[in-house]
Amino acid sequence: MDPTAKIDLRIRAMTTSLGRLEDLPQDYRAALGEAMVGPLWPQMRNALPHHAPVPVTTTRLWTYAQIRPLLLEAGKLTPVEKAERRVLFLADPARGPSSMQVTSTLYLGMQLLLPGEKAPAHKHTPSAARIIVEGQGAYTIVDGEKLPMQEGDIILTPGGCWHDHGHEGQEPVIWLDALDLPLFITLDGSYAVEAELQAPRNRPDSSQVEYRAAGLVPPRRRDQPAPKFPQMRYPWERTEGALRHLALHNGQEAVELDFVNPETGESCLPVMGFTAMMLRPGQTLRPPLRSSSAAFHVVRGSGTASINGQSHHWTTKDTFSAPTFARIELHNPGTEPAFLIRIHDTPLQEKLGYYEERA
Ligand code: GTQ
Repeated sequence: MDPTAKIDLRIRAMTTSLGRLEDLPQDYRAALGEAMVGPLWPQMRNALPHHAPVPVTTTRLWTYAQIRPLLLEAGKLTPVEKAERRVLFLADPARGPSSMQVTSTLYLGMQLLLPGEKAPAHKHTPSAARIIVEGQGAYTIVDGEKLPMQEGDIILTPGGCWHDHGHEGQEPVIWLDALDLPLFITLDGSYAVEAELQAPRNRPDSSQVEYRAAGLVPPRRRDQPAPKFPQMRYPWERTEGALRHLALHNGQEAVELDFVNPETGESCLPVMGFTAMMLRPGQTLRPPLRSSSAAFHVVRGSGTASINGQSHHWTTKDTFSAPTFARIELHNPGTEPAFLIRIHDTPLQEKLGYYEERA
């Protein structure tokens, strides 16, 4: 076939409209319903839109200024024993205020723990990670490893690992939970197993022992394979230091570092990816359109974001979301660097073989 004819065919396929439900006789439609079957063609383009997905997800900014007082009020209204986890989840406006998701795969929630409180141990099929937002003295115990929480730290709770939270400090502690819960709900695969508290092993977490420095890992004997999730805590101090040093030497490139498993170099969790970002003073970042969905949490700084033309003014501890293939522009107008953590589902999409970037 000559190439112009091929293009003609393609244009015809794109412009010819498919048969509609209304084109079918009423009694035939009723019979289809009785049989619990349906015609694909009226819905074909909903299921398989041309060229790019049409995401349900929209974008929103959640300011810490709005969430914080509501969360502290939850601390008065609901004791932790009545909550198991005292969390206000962030809801994608496109899905409504009761939807426990910010994108198709990502759940985010702000969790409060008050001094002296303990949130009991459980394990579940979804994986979680926390970004510490405010306060001192709280910890999570993951499979016996006690992980102290400092602002900006990322603490992992991989699926299937026992975890409970406690607080030995004086002020409220608040953190942002990220879970791949919506994916597990879609898979009919989400459940938890409850237990009491765990006794922590009496030693510092592995980020302070085996994984002190990038590029150095303990030698492995044949009978001692590396643990599946060797590092559960990524101290913010090191992350910020690494970003600042990268910024000195990578020209005008984006200053970004992925959180990875130090033994394998793979993403630190199987579904969700975490990327630390620094926006230089005055910098505008226009990343490629990515097939992954994302949320941005501001560790420190202020600036603007344009997500598919919708603008947000973000500041320290705020969080905003972006659907798949969003056109994103981030700008730091200030004189200090801004630091954000991007939470995304790139690792999942890479495993499924369809992660993509477009100009
Ligand atoms: O801290 O274990 O936001 O199990 C949602 C589910 C936090 C947790 C959430 C959870 C947790």
